[in-house]
Amino acid sequence: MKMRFDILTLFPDMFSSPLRESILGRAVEKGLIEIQTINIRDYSLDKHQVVDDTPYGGGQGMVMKVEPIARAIEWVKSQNPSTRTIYLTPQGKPLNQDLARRLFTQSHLILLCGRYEGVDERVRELFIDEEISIGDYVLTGGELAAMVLIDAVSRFVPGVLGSDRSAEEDSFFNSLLEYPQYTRPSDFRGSCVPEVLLSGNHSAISQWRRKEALRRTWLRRPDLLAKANLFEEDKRVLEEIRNSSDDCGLRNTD
Ligand code: 4HQ
Repeated sequence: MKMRFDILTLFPDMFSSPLRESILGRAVEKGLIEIQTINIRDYSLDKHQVVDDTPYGGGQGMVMKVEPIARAIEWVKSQNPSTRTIYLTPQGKPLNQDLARRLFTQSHLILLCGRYEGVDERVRELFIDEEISIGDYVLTGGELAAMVLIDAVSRFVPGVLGSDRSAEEDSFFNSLLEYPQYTRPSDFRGSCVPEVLLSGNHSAISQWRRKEALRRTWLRRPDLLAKANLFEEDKRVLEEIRNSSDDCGLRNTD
């Protein structure tokens, strides 16, 4: 089950190193994911290869022209007509783990990265199947958003994380934040690893970790608890956490 991403961008070089390093780089090498960048400029029919123009009605900045994008998408679709096309924009559906999991069920995605003031509205109307946002902030272009999406979705492809790990074992699968992790030394400048982790008592360790995951989620992201799948024991532990006033400095403050 290999996944393919075709990225339409004016800056294809932005994608080379993030997708060549580490886990994604290995996944590409192993052929588990295939990533192709397509320079929208190559699809301009204009002799100066112009890809943007001033907005009708006036106003600031430049708008990406419909024709080069249309031709680039049509070229990808001529190879695989069933591909879906995603446009990265703050106006899109917020990306989360559920959406990443759903995107993984598609074997081939086209990701359109906008620059400047975005794309001519007719690109949306005629070619875009879905609009996705990676968060409520403004980027200089859709390229980093596309990389975030590729990273989150690729983790679901079997083999990408290594044979003995699945994306679903990770924190967001059960909508809780991760418990704290420690490694050697056990005492760093007087700050010690919790005793239970050194005890070798596996059931006590699991219980402690579950409680810490619940505590963090309650203190930092209580909104996540609403959709978490909790056991009766979790609910009891949560009650205990709610009743204790000590937040261990874990609460988010701004
Ligand atoms: N942009 N999530 C504006 C984003 C963005 C986001 C991409 C900036 C599109 C035209 N994309 N361009 N946030 O801020 O996806």
